Amino acid sequence: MSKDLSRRSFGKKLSSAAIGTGAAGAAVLLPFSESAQAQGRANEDFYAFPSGFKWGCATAAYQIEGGANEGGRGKSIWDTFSHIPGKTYKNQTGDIADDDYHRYKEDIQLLKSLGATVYRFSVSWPRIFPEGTGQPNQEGIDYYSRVTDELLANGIEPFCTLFHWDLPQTLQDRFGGWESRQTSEAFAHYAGYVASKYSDRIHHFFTMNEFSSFIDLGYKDGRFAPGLQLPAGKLNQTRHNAVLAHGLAVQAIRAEGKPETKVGVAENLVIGVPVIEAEPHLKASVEATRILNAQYLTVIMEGKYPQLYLEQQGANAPKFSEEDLKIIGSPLDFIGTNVYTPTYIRADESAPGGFVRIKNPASYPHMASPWLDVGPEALYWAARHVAQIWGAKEIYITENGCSSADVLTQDGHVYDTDRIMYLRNYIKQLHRATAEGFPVRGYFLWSLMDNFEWGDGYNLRFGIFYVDYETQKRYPKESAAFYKELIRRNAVV
Ligand code: GBH
Repeated sequence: MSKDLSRRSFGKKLSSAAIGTGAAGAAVLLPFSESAQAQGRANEDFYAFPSGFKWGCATAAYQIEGGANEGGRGKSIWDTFSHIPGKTYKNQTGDIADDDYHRYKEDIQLLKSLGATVYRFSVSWPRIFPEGTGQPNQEGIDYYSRVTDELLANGIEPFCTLFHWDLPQTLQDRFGGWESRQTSEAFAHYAGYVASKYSDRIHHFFTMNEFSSFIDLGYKDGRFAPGLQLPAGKLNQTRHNAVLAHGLAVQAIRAEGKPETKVGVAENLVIGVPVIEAEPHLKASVEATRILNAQYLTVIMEGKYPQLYLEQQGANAPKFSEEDLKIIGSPLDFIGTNVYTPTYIRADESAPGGFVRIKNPASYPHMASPWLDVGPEALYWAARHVAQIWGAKEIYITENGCSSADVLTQDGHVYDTDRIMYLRNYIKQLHRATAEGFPVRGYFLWSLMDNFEWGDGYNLRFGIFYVDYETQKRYPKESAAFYKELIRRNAVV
């Protein structure tokens, strides 16, 4: 950039000038010959993130820990479900998984090797309360205490999820799991207890991970534990109990945790992406995002169910009190969004809410998981909607990543260029969100290493470290090298 243009030479050069941005951010005229555009100069800092942006990885207890019968751990509904023949790919279970229960130190070194500054992991409820309530299990408490200390000793800030689907089996047996408010109350008690144990060292807690996954797949489709197919009315009440549990847990964490403790949620909201970034689709995408998340994030953020949702559910609408709504709407310190797929929205005045979801199923591209449509802009819209619709002041991308049909070469490489393509494009959209000032503070890649992918068993790999399940050896994939360089530069590379 030319700093010494006199008025006269400035005038002379004007005929071939281009617009640039001065140090103070004001537009200045650059001689065209000196602008990056004219010279085709690469700008390596173009996709730089705000300094202090937090980069890390996410995992979940049942997917990585193994040690299913160790340390006084009780059974969860996923132990039961995965042991029922036909429920998972080749009847695989999380009994051993990545054996992270024994190898957490090694796995924390993987994080460190990336330069990660944050790690999102989940606590297994039945390790803390084997029966869901009642007597806590000291061995379980000590385990996560060691994990936390090990993270901190390696300069990695722990972010803790309290519920990533491994409900204590006892609560399913006694109360029908989330079908009962007694489970909501048990969850709040557990959440407050965990906060009381760890909030001296863990400052960010997520209550639930992905309501729709553990409720809709578990209690409506039956494809996830506990494998039920409830009718609409009961299902809506079960959904209500889950958001109520979240709200009660927020209150319990605030009551039991240290004053600086922050609490939020990790939700895979339906992300309304305007099919064309122009009106009337922009407005339609906002309304779609509110309505399509009515039973979970919308009621949490607004403290009431949208009228349209209640009307649509009619006699099947959940039953609740004003007090319930107040609890569910308890203010949060931050919002976590898991981002995988877009939901394209088109304005349509004739449709309820003024929008329709559209998709070309015949050729829409997806990653190795058939459901994992590629839609990088979902990441931008997740941040923008959460900030603009609900005024979130602190946002984390709590999961983003993809499955690939990874192949380990004989000399120990995994050339997952498709995953790098996926990540690069999604993270560019994250850059757009931070560049426009939406308050995203961190990003957790799903996942640190290949792990038990629920119904898909070990068949689908989401890690940036490859796991050989025979030997439990971890190998960095090419995407790990990509992420490491991205973190080092704090920019998309
Ligand atoms: C997240 O779910 C989870 O939080 C995480 O545990 C998981 O490992 C990761 O993503 C990758 O899947 O089998 O056709 O019924 C993302 C949302 C909801 C997507 C459930 C897959 C099942 C589709 N997931 N869904 S299907």
